[in-house]
Amino acid sequence: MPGLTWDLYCRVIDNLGDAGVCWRLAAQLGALGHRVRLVIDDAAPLAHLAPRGAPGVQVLAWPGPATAGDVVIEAFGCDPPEATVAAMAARARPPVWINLEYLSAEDWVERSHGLPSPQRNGLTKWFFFPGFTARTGGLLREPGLQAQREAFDRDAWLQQRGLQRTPGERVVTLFCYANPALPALLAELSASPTLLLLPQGWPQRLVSSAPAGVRLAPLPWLEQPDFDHLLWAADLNFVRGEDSLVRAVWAGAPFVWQAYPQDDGVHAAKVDALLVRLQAPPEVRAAWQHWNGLAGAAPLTTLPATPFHAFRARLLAQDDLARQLLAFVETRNGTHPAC
Ligand code: TRH
Repeated sequence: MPGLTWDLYCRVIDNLGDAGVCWRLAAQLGALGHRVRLVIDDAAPLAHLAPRGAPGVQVLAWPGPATAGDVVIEAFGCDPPEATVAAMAARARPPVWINLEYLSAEDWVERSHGLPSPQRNGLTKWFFFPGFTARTGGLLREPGLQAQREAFDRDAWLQQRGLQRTPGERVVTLFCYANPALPALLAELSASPTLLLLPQGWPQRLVSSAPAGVRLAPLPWLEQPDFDHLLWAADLNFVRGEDSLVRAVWAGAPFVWQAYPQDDGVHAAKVDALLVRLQAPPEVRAAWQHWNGLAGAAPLTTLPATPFHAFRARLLAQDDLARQLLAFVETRNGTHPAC
């Protein structure tokens, strides 16, 4: 498909994930030869995740340009500015308007993915849901990611950060929100020598001291591709939210996921749905539920590797999200060139 102009609208609610997901998609589309205008109401996270930008991607402050591109994506139902919607309607050939939704493993996602939402001004907005099954929009995954992962030298990466594993020491990454189970995790980690990698933000605010046996390694901000390296360096990953979850899947090591906590408790259903997709054995289920405050104490650090390897293999067999998005846009445009 020839290079298109994509306008990607993002409002940052909190944390890093809104900007992180949008940036990852923008960078991938740019690498595929498209022109992306990422319109964001708070670019502060990008200064940490992507200080050097990416080819083909222009970052613009909200409300963004007076014109509309070939494709307009509103991330997470963020409602593009009224002037943008007017510019979309004014185009001779209206753009493909997509609402890129939050990631969830729940069953209803398959039913909602790809549905149209006719608008009062005659335009149609399409729901595009990322997901873990063939009947969803898939997951973000850059071409060549697995080859890079296989060639990765974790000791060299750790040494670049002044870190060295001692014999027999395991490496654990902790990327989390506030969590009442943290003391239990630290106590459990201290049972065997552990190098605990702490990314910026909550993890470093929450963990300033550790019991004997646990070496703390607070890290500087990592550019988004380097965040993958952090997960690849570990034997066990604790991840959260949306984007680091997907990256933990591709890393392949056992991981414990902390869902973004929501007041109405809907995160419990999200945790359960992902456990089902993972085909999680009882010990993984117990660990995840404990970490998410949904069940009592359970071991958090002795997870079997096989289910995670199998989950990655199943998901690698699916088309990635950017590829599916391109195919979706072609269909809605009424054109069918090879993508
Ligand atoms: O930051 P998060 O908790 O984001 C969350 C989720 O997206 C959630 O679904 C959303 O509702 C909420 O925000 C508002 O976790 P997530 O999704 O893993 O995003 C973290 C991003 O930050 C990810 O792209 C990796 C990136 N990152 C780096 O690139 N370098 C770093 O040094 C750090 C600490 C993070």
